[in-house]
Amino acid sequence: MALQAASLLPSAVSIHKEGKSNASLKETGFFEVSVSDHLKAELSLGLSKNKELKRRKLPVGVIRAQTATTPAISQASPEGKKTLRKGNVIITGASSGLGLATAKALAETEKWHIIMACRNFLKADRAAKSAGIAKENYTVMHLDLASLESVRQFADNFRRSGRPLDVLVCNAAVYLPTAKEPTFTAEGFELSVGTNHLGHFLLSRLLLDDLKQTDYPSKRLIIVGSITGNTNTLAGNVPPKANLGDLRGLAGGLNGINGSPMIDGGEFDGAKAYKDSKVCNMLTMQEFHRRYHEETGITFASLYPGCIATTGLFREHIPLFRLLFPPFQKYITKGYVSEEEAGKRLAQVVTDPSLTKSGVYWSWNKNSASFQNQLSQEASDAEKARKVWEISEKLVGLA
Ligand code: NDP
Ligand code: PMR
Repeated sequence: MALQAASLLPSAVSIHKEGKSNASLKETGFFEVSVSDHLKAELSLGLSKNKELKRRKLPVGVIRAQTATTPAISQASPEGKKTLRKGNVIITGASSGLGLATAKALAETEKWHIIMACRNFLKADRAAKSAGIAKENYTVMHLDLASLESVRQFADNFRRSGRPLDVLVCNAAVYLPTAKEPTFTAEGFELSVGTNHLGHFLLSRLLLDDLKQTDYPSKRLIIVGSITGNTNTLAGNVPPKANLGDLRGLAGGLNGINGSPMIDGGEFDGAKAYKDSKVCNMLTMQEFHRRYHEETGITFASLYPGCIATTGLFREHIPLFRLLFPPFQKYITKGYVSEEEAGKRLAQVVTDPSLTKSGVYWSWNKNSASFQNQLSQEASDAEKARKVWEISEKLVGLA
């Protein structure tokens, strides 16, 4: 299957090779989350402590009141050193693959409490246990991204838990490459774009206020993207290519009844729908950045963690693909990365003080050093991002 696709490759593609390191970014330890690092991170956002407090309309010296939670920085450790409370991070789809590996990497630092936002509660709980995540470091909360009602309920439940929200990671996804006919979310949107983009779009919009309110020094909203949505790469030129067209299908509601289930208005293609959804993820991150970074200080970021060829993402693919894909990526494209390594990369985007730049799409080179990568023309089209945002807010009932 993979090799068949090679013969479909256009002969003249412009390839921006993922994997070049930006020398200006030096690698730092993954989990060095000291107070001074966090304050440095805050300074690098251009906010002095005083300005930040003024922006939140609070007098200097007062730590913002949280309902029944500990302030981010408490003064009272026995050695007289300032200590940072545990960060709270929501990770969608943390029951397997990248999400689970990230939860594990963060839990091992003992500096994070992970809210595993999953559609299958028991599977998530079992996964956390078998990954060795200590029970005081995680909470499973039900979230089905294929139902907007469930997304709203999740946001309400999370708020009722009284926890501050410091980082939100939109990670869950479905990939339906062999589907002949489209399937749909509870509200009738094509399942891949409905889950991967629209579910996360509503979730992020609903939880933005919680992120705004946290007193944690570095707050972040991360939306996982992918190389296959970027047509400036070899991987992104494997047919079917991502292409949102003029968004007529999205505007028509992706329901396949009075329009098309595809964003560009074309015939249903499951592999393309996934890649299109990743373009929406990367556009959404940038639109968030343009609308909210300056006002809120939140870091908005996306990433391609490498090709994690062994995850459940390929569960719907034919068995031959699942057999050949990992060795193909390991030995031929050399794009392969283990779940563990990919989890460390996403954990870096969650917590590393050197990755606080907003509006950025991160990738890693062969030495596992992070660098700010370029998005394709479509995935960085500001006008398209604005339109995707406006149509999406109508579809999810926010406008
Ligand atoms: P997995 O299939 O292992 O993980 C996907 C997760 O999403 C699972 O936990 C799954 O839950 C969850 N999920 C699916 N549908 C829903 C839903 N309706 N509501 C809530 N959760 C849902 O795949 P990966 O770990 O590979 O994928 C994680 C992210 O990484 C995705 O965003 C993907 O696009 C991205 N990515 C993956 C690459 C790879 O090579 N694998 C490369 C680049 C990006 P459940 O366990 O219940 O099925
Ligand atoms: Mg790809 C450097 C080359 C490279 C990389 C990094 C990937 C990543 N792929 C590359 C090249 C190729 N792939 C080539 C040359 C071919 C033709 C033989 C090829 C084929 C291929 C298929 C059929 N690749 C795939 C598929 C899938 O079904 C996967 C997909 O598109 O899922 C949407 C996939 C992927 N290749 C990748 C990555 C990361 C994927 C997985 C999914 C994702 O983007 O999340």
